[in-house]
Amino acid sequence: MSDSSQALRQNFQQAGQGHVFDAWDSLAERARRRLVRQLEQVDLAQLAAMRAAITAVAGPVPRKLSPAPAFAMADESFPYLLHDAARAVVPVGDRALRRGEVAVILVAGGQGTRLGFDGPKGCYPILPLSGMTLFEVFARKLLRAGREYGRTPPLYVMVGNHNEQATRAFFEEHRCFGLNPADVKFFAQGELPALDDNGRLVMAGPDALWTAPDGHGGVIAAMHSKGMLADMRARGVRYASYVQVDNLQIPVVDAAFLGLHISEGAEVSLKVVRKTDPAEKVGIYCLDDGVPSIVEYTEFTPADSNLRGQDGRLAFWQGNMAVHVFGLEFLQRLADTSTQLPLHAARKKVNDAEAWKFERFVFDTIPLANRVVCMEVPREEQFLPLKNPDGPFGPEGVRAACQQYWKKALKLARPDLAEPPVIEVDPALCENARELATAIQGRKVDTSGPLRLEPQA
Ligand code: UD2
Repeated sequence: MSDSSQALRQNFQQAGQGHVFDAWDSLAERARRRLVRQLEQVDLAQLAAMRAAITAVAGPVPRKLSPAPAFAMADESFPYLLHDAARAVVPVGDRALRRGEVAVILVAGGQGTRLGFDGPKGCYPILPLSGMTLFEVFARKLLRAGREYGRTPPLYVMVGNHNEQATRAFFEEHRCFGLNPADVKFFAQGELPALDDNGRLVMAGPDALWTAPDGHGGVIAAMHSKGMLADMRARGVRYASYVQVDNLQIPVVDAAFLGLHISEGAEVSLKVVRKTDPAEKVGIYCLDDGVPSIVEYTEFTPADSNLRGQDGRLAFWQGNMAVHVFGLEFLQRLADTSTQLPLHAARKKVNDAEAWKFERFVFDTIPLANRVVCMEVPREEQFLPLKNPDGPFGPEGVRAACQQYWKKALKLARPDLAEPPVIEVDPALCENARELATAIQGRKVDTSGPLRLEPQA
């Protein structure tokens, strides 16, 4: 054993993890090198945080929660109106977009286990007529932004080791869906090991630790270590619009949201949807001991979940959509100070046995920000995540909700037309009902069969 491998072994032994070298004597030279390379990546100092995360699952501490301020919608009925202040600052967001100060981070590094789709989730064909995939939907939203603002925001796609090759190949095969390849960057997020019930690192085999993606909260460390923050800075980007690949209906950039973020001097902003069912399983934006935070529904007491304000509505209503704007300076500060977001533990099947998996969550950046802005958006317009094989967040549920929305939008835009049997709106044409009205004004539209609305050449 070389001196450096010997030192590594000692470190693991001292940390109570000597078993990872159990098979060493029987391993071939290549396998040994592979194991050493992997173990060198493990931050043993993190074991204590992992154990603490497990303890936190067993006995969550009581929290002092209170509702947080938000820019709630001015009109909650279709076709909806955002808060007056949000509408007033659209020109501010507009200007940032025209100046090329906005980038898009698309996170697509998850394993998509719940959906049960073989391949990156972004390759899932979701639109009803064209069969357009989620990745193409997002690319076409960017093309539209490029048309609208004269600058196409650069796209940073976070992938995992398990799907990086497939994702890159998919974009290459489709020539980046019309985006400039120089403006599309891929970066792989980090991985974290798992612990068994005795606090021992789980092995995937004699020469490998079992690891999994480190959660969407891995995005900051990965952007930093893979040079993406530097790339943004070099391009003059100041704001990053963060969206998740599973949310079909989310705009990639939103001038009102950006406008609020900028004019309010926020470091992190988030979009929320109104929770109307106290039992809905969603993280809630609120004040945790006075600090803006997302608190998981599991950590709410039934009394808090059911608490109502004077208006009779839920006091804790701000459902997290996992949609953000980040100031680049804020991300850089977190990276420069090596700020680690907290670990969250979950019991999952690992190698046919139960073990503890760990993830970081992107919304744990919120308590670290000096100023946070929260804006409410319409659920049916902007929140349709594809998560499961069936149910409302399965492909059929998502497509049905999408149909319902665009049929209403078409009726609003063109009351003169009959309802088509199926409607598909190209994301490069528009992203919501109000925009649809402008986009197809005066256009000849045939609704006697399936209708696909695209930009006109
Ligand atoms: C998340 C939020 C939930 C709600 C919901 C909205 C958590 C714990 N909860 O639920 O409050 O806002 O999203 O859709 O986050 N991803 C990665 N790398 C990873 C893990 C996930 O890139 O290591 C990506 C994944 O590709 C997907 C997104 O993050 O685009 C969401 O991940 P998820 O499906 O695990 O999040 P979920 O449904 O638990």
